[in-house]
Amino acid sequence: MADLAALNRRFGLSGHVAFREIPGGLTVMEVTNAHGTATIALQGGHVMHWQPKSEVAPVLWLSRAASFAPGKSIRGGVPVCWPWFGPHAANPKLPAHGFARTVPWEVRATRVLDDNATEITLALVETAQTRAMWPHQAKLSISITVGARLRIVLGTENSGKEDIVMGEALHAYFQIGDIADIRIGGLEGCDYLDKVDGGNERRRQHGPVIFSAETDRIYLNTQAECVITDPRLQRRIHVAKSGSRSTVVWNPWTAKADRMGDFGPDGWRGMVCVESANAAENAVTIRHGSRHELVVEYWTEQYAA
Ligand code: TA6
Repeated sequence: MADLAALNRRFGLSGHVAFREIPGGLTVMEVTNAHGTATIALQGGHVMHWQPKSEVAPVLWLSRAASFAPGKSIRGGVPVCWPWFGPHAANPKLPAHGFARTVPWEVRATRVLDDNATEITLALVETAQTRAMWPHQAKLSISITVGARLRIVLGTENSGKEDIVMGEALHAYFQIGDIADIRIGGLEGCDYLDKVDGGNERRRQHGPVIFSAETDRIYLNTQAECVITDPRLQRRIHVAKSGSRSTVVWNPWTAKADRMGDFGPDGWRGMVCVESANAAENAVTIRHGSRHELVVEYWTEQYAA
């Protein structure tokens, strides 16, 4: 359990950042400023909630049945998948999507920017357990700016003497009116790997992405901005990125959501994942001594159907 008084003394910013413990035992940072609100769990450097002042509904989806227990992944927000995406290539006993999202991170800095946005920096705490899973000298940090937009910079520093190859994603869950009503633009003409039922078929996207069943696709070699058009909530959500060549689109639909057990009743209808990643053939090589950044920016605009 973190020392909340010490955290608030050292990194609290009155009117901007306060630390508290939530039921289940996780320590979170509550961010409030002129632009909106956000909640960030120290575990996983995990943005759980973000709602600009202009929005009546949060932009990020968080399951009503999410668990907030130490060591357990949180269903919703923006989980950090690192240093691999999906199942581990060689060892199925290792956690899917890597270990970053389920281990403690520590706060490195908090500050208010000129435009009254709040910037928070956290770093993953390496341990013997993390090194046993991934024996490389790499430092992982995340910088989150809560302003008119939500900006996240996931930085990997290769402090070792060898190049490293890794996978990663900012596995963002977005809140939508209903999955059957939305469409996602920006991926037209892209090749993707269709992962439904554990498949790996390579297909091509024609037109916007629409949903009528479980959808689990890794779009390859794309740096495009995606736009989620939501007629029910009358908004568009923009997902812009750099340092990422894959975009993953996922909705589990009813059967898989039920099997996963932490979506809550019909929770899957109100979410879609648009994940900015480096996955599959887009795994990234970081030269020894250099740094790689995966950057996303999310923002909304009103949309009248
Ligand atoms: O990004 C899509 C995906 O790889 C799906 O296949 C599904 O497994 C999802 O991630 C969630 O994975 P998690 O380990 O968080 O349950």
